[in-house]
Amino acid sequence: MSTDIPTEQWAQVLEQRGGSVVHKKIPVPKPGPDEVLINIKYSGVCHTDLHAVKGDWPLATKIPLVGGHEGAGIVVARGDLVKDVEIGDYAGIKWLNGSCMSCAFCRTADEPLCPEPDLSGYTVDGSFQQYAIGKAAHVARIPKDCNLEAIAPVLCAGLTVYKGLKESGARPGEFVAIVGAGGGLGSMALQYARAMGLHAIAIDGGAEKEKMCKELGATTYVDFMTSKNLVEDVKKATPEGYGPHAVLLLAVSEKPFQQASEYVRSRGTIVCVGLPANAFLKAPVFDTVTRMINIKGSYVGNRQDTAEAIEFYRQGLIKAPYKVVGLSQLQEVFDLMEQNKISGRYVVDTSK
Ligand code: 8ID
Ligand code: ZN
Ligand code: ZN
Repeated sequence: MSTDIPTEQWAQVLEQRGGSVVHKKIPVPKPGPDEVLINIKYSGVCHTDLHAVKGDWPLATKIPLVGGHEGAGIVVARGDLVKDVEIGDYAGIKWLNGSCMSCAFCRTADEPLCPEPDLSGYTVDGSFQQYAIGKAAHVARIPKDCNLEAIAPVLCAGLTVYKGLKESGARPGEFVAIVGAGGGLGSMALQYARAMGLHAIAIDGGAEKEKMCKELGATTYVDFMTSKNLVEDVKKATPEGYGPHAVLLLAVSEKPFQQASEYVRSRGTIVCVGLPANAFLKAPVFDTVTRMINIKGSYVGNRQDTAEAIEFYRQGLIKAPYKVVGLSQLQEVFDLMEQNKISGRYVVDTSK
């Protein structure tokens, strides 16, 4: 390891599930033989990080935990087995930090479905620290002409919605409803949808989110808090009123998961991405059968999806808004997120 790597660093640490994160100094970790150490410059704050703090899901996090999985930075050290990542390269910590590489899912490039995954900021420490470890096989390769601040949210939000849109099967010229369009994933989804030639109907609440969604290219905005008939409003926004060909469910609430089958077009696809706590899917069997509705889940993306999502950004096609604050202010970001007051994404600067 080179000598300019400090032994201590600033991090945000969750010491107790459901508690507040604590900004403190912790040791800089050392990479194992197949790992790299990344000097994280910026990290996006995903709602998943808040789910981890609150213990929302039926999967335990490690404790104490350094959260974060949208970390962009510079490789400063690597293990002996690492040959294809150089010191000085730009690289990113994403949700899938590592996987076994030998199970049936890893072998067929479905590595997010590996039964033994390492999850950044969940089962292993993530990017809310100045130096984070990733398995070399899985760290995102970030081209040098990318801005580390702006690329950070691409590493989870961008990748996830890009994959979700691909999974929807929607083709250029078709309509997709983005539910939760004003949030972090939603703002990225509007940009990817446009870049992929899709017409996006944005669904979220409030005037600030409306303004952002329209600026990001939504053809229509439907406000779930004020609409008198959301189902009709969404259908009206599509040709002949048949409804959108696809629905991307990104909201952190259960209701839209029950509602999507009412407005999706016949033979359309509903893609579930958001992960509200204790939520269940419900759809009428009669409509699902007689209108040939597809309902499926989509979970981050593999290494190739990551490379593709980054390339859309590199080509200048993805310009979703984000606000930068210091790592020390992470708890304030969580508080705003809890109240659904964030339009787009917050990114933390680990030097502050
Ligand atoms: O791989 C995956 N499947 C994956 C990857 C990354 C994130 C899943 N996620 C999950 C997160 O864990 C979280 O549950 O996606 C969800 C959205 O993450 P986010 O975009 O980071 O959250 P946000 O920025 O808080 O945005 C959520 C938006 O949903 C809106 C809110 O107003 C907010 O803008 N919303 C809610 I809450 N209820 C709504 C409703 N009924 C709604 N929008 C429309 N209709
Ligand atoms: Zn995420
Ligand atoms: Zn595996």
